[in-house]
Amino acid sequence: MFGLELEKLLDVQEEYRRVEDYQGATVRWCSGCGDNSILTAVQRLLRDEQIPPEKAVFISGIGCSSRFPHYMNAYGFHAVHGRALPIAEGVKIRRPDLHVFVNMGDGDCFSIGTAHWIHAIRYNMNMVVMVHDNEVYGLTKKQVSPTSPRGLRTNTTPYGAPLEGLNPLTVTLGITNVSFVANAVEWMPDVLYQIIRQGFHHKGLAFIRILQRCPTYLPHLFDPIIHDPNKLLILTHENGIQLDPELAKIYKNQMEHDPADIHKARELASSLDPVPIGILYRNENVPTYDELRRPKRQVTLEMRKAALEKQFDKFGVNPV
Ligand SMILES: Cc1ncc(C[n+]2csc(CCOP(=O)(O)OP(=O)(O)O)c2C)c(N)n1
Repeated sequence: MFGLELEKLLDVQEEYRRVEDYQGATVRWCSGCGDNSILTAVQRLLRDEQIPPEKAVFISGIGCSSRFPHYMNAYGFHAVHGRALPIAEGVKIRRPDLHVFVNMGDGDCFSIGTAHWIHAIRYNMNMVVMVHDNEVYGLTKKQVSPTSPRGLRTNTTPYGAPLEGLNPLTVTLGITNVSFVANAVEWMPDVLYQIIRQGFHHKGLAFIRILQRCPTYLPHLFDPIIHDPNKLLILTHENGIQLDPELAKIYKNQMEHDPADIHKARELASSLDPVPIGILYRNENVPTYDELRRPKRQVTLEMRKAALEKQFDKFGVNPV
């Protein structure tokens, strides 16, 4: 009996899963919060890929965006502020069969979690990392974040943020072993979906920075780039994303960009106006830590049993 696979024991029937089957607890984000759009894109992805909920795990830090795992019907770990990535790495190394997704805020990833962000990029483990970048600390009610633009008035910078905001794209593209970097905006759901899907199919760590509206604390922050579509530069490519013909009529500022070109990716990433949207860089040949560390030797059940027996024998009272 114990030799049978659990699935066979339970006689599980394959069934088609709908978007609703991936929905978790009732969403408590503010209405109009861009996190809702990211959640929808991810639920759509799991539906389209027909991923069994028990084969996906969502790991987050602390923040509004980090409530993400609660809203998915899958495994989840709402962790500690800034520590989502090392937890995700631990999960991936022990359970390579799981699809690992990480959701963090900009404060979570680029402030308290900076060291983990840098090393996670270098380790390049197979996972999709989404940073919900609203350029402010949302959960703790409007403090300055590393990506807040210079001059932004927040509760911790009442006279305006004194420094230029950090550019997460150029930083990430400068880290050894970087293998996938994309930039998205949550108010273009089709493009967002395409980017997350490409990230999901990428071998290695897919780093996706998503500009995300916070309607409560910074309701007008992204107005300039929302109201003027030419302030976005849409990067299209056969190995990247394609623009729907109707969207292409609105977003006329487009450019063919081959994500294999890291130098061009770095140049595009440093542009703040227009904001590049799409897949900046992609390289499947970068080693992934989880594969490098995977045991070369296949450990069979018999080998495990023999090893256990040997250990037990040490404590056995053997009259012979
Ligand atoms: C160690 C630690 N320091 C500080 C906090 C307080 N704190 C909770 S969430 C947060 C920042 C949230 O901002 P962000 O990561 O950008 O996510 P958002 O809420 O905007 O989605 C902070 C400072 C904490 N929970 N733990």
